[in-house]
Amino acid sequence: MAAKKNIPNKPATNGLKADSDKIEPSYTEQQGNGGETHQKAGEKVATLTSAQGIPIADNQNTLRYGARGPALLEDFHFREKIFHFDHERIPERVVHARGYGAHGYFELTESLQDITRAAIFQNVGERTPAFVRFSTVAGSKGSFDVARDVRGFAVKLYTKEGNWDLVGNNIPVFFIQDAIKFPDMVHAVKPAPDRDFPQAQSAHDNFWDFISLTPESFHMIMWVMSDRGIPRSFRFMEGFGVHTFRFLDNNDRSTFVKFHWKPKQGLQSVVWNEAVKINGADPDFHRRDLWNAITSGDFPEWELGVQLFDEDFAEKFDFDVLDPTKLIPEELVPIRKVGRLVLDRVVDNFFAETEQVAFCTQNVPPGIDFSNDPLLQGRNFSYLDTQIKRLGSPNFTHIPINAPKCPMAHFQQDGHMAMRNPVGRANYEPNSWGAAGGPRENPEQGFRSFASDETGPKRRLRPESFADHYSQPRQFYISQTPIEQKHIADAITFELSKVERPDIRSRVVSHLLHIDENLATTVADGLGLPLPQPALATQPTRTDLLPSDALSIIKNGPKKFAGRKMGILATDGVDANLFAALIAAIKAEKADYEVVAPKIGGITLSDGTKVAAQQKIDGGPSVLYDAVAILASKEGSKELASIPAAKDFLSDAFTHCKFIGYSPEVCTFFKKVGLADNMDKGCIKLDDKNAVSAFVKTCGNIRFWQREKLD
Ligand code: HDE
Repeated sequence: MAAKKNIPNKPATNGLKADSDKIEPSYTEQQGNGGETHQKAGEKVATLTSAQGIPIADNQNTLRYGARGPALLEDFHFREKIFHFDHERIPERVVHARGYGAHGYFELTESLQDITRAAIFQNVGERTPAFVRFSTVAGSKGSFDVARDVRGFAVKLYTKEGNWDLVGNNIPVFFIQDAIKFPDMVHAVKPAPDRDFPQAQSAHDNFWDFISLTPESFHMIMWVMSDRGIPRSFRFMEGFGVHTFRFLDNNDRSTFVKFHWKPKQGLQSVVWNEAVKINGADPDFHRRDLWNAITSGDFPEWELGVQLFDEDFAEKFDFDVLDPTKLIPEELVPIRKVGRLVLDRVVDNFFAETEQVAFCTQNVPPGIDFSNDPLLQGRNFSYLDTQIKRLGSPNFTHIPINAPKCPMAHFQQDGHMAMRNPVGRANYEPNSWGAAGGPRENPEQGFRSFASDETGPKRRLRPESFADHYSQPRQFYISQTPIEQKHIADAITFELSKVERPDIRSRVVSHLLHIDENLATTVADGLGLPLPQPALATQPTRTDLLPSDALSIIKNGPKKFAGRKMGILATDGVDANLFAALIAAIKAEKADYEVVAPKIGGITLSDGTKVAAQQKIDGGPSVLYDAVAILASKEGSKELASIPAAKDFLSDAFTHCKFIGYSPEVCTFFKKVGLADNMDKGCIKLDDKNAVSAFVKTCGNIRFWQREKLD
């Protein structure tokens, strides 16, 4: 059959005749190999190759019979490229699918030599490489960052004696007491199986149904419904190992330990109305924040704190230290700060590092051991299995991000994607090949488990000591400031308002009655629900537990505006001196800023200086910033009043209790937004240099909470 003479999508053939018998130049060849290549003159560029290293001549066209004929099976380059692409996805994590990681190091600041023989805790000043992955729990990989959820805080420490994975959360307790409940709990919070929604949220029937039937979850619920569930960024949240672990010294003497990560930047959360809007404006809010902080040299840092206690304390403590729905108040067992974790390097490749990193709770080096916490015991099974499934081979430890950075020698071999196999003749132990026979076990240096005495009948039994479900939730609640208590009530009311079945709403409130009557009545009232009878309680709520300041975010907020971001909404004609003073004050505080302008091209100041904008007003709502400044000329103020997004910028900043600095001309804009009569001490006029620097300092308080009505 005669081939058509023209080439598809090609405007003109340059007189070339297509002929099935001749090698025909492709459209791109005729266009000078794809037209513009962006290659600078004289610049050396690597030659594209296949994965097998074969140099590729044409990456634009498949090999085909003639110009318009069928593709040829022979095209190994096409096949390799497409097949590889077809296999690009691996299963996302069943929980904690959406995460973001960074590299850094842990530095010991206080030796724990007398407590543990773990190498990482011996020498003050010694640095151990670390990789941290933060995550949400319920949402899928492509969900948004500021969901109301628990945050994963998983730390891989590449110690000299093997990898230690401290796979924690930003909340010190958990929903359930026994690992066997985990699949139910996760199924309940994830999208319903028939309709596959809602995504990345807990405000639905299935979740609250499960919770209302699982009283042990109420301590965790109080935390998740507090502003801890909507952190401002990964940088401003705590991390907790949750379970009780053991430290073992050289003589195998055991000390119980709970691990805490305390952010040097102070705690900070967003408010719910803000979270909802952030998720629309920037679904990547948290990952962008971490990336920007690290790449700009503002390395986030946490202190490692340990709570150390012995069997005696465990015996006397009000609750069972093996119960993961309980915490030990810092007032009872103070936190000893023993090191710092610094994140100073972003990943080179998200998939290779953040996606392929495989945390396993059972990865502990000598000197660290487990307790009998039934959740921890269950996790020690789950993580290895999940990594083999997710990464497709037990050789996931060969992937660089998972490989230990200490010497390794073992006889595990083969399997999919084996990168390292034992060398030499012997691949078994014991053997009689002497040194050539490979590694041997070492009772001195090797991992030894704590020799605990375990007895008891084989049964499925929840210990009596796990039966108090309401006392610590109450303690958490009374430790909050009134604003924080209000946010908890608002959050539960909101979530339950999305629950369709009134009996589920009512059952939740029946538990709240055991935690705090005021909370229960506020929620019931907010839902328009008659107050139910209290739920049947396995134990009465203790009212003698004292408030603990450590449990409040507001009481542990930042001291400065450092590390935070100002949104400067500005127009043409802004006083150049004022603008310069504001930028200088922000820099002096070691904070960051973005200029938000009516046009992305930027603004021209009163002295003619051009200033670039980072955001056009529609893309830079005030929810993306910790504080805002609105700088405009008289004309600019009028212009802002005509832009709906600019009005939202101000009214949202006001509603979210942000500090608002404004140039005197902006008063008319406040009027147009309907806020002229509400201006309070959180709205600060920037009329001279001193006012500007006082404003930026005040922003260190993050919010002007007095603006929020407590009713
Ligand atoms: Fe996890 N959890 N978990 N979890 N978990 C996973 O492992 C599991 C629990 C936590 O950034 C999975 O690699 C069980 C408590 C974090 O890669 C899986 C139970 C805490 C991460 C798994 C728990 C956590 C995971 C899914 C109940 C806080 C993300 C993918 C016994 C102390 C790690 C994966 C990362 C991930 C199982 C409960 C924290 C399925 C069975 C409690 C931070 O193995």
